[in-house]
Amino acid sequence: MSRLVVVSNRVGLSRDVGGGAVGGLSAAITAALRQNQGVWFGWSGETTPQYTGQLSLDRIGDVTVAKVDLEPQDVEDYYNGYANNTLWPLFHNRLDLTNFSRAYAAGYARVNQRFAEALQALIAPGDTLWIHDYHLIPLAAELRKLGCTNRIGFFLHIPWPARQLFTTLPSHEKLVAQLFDYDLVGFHTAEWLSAFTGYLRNEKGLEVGDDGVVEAFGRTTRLGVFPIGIHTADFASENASEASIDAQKRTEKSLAGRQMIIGVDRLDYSKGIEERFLAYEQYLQDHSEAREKVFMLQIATLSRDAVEAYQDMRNRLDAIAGRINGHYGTLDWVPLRYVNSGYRQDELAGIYRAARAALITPLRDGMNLVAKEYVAAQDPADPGVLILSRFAGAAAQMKAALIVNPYDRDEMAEAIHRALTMDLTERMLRWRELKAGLDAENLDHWWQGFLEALADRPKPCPRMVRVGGTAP
Ligand code: GDG
Repeated sequence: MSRLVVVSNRVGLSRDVGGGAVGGLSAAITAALRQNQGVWFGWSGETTPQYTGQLSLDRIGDVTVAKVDLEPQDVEDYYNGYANNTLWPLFHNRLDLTNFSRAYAAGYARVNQRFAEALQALIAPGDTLWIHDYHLIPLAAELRKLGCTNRIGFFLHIPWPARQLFTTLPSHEKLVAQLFDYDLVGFHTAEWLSAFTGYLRNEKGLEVGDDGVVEAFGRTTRLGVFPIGIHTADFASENASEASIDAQKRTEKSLAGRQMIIGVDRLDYSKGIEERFLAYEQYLQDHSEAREKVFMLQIATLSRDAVEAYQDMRNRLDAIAGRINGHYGTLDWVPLRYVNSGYRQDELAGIYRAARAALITPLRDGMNLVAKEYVAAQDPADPGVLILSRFAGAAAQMKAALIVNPYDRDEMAEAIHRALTMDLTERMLRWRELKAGLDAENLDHWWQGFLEALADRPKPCPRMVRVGGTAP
């Protein structure tokens, strides 16, 4: 197989964390790279007063890690700006938080051009390139301008928005045209793909062939659905590790016989943490018999703290958590524990196992790996119950969960009650179905499926309606 060059905004592989990756995307990319002897390129997370394009190279196991520093203005316009203040809120249906700024758009274009120039030095003729996520949509177009003819695939980790929302973006057509410089574009679910093809159909009069091939802007690409999974085998060994068992025991001890509900998220408004707290409050109000017998732990690791919308959300969450604890708490019972610190993955597995239910209720989420990790961490003989938002990409696969509408507080409160009173037989039946799904569509299935499809270059398809012209 050809060498694999992966590009993502940040590189998740580092010596600082013992060569192990933290988080969903990082773990997934690491798994793909380890088996393909590749290169992982991205922003170092550091700034330099003046951009030099200087690559810092490191070798971790079989993987070459290559990073560049960015200027502070780049970070402001490209990362905090266009990526996290424009595309992220827009793609998560938060038009109210979306900031359309020409300076952001210019920064996004500039950094993608800089990345392409820096990356060019690393690419050999037979390499396969795999670009990840919304930060880097224009990267293939920039590489093509520099003469790169390698196979390039793109995977979007977040949802694709409905056309009515997407067309509010001033440069929507340009962004779509840039995707046609990839040989393959992957989405997590059929729903996100269908939102994208809906745009092509309604805005450009294009139909996509049964093989996913579509031609437009003078170029041909292929579209596909590749739901990301987790490494269930790794979870099995993590479950048995000392750190995991220790975390489970400590958590169980602190519960003092109470049932625990767990939520784990990056602190982000798309994750529905506020709505979740309010639903838990509703549950405590509706079920006085459960008070002092239940306990909710919300782990919400800080992210994107430089973006104002995230600071506002933190303040609101602090207030709601304080109100719930102030109103319902007693001398020896804190109904809601809300922590912003991060935990190791093996500790998390132990904490998941101690939880009778997980409330994974994003308002919109590309996939959501925590839902899968919770299931993988359960004791098969006494599994907990997954309560999952219908708006997480994972809901398309995890139908044996209790599926809820996170905007419906009453329904969520009922689901909590149902999960905490569910008998062992039903819990086991649901868990087995969920676990079988995780095993069948695991992490290897995801990256292997994507790379196999990418190796199979799209051919122009006679059934395609061709829309001429060049990229705007
Ligand atoms: C994007 C999309 C899509 C969380 N806290 C800790 C910790 N985590 C890990 C979880 C999980 C990962 O972070 C979060 O992944 P998610 O999938 O839930 O969410 P995003 O970060 O928003 O990821 C998402 C994903 O990309 C992959 O395509 O599923 O829809 O938004 O793995 O375990 N990990 C550790 N300590 C923590 O405290 N070690």
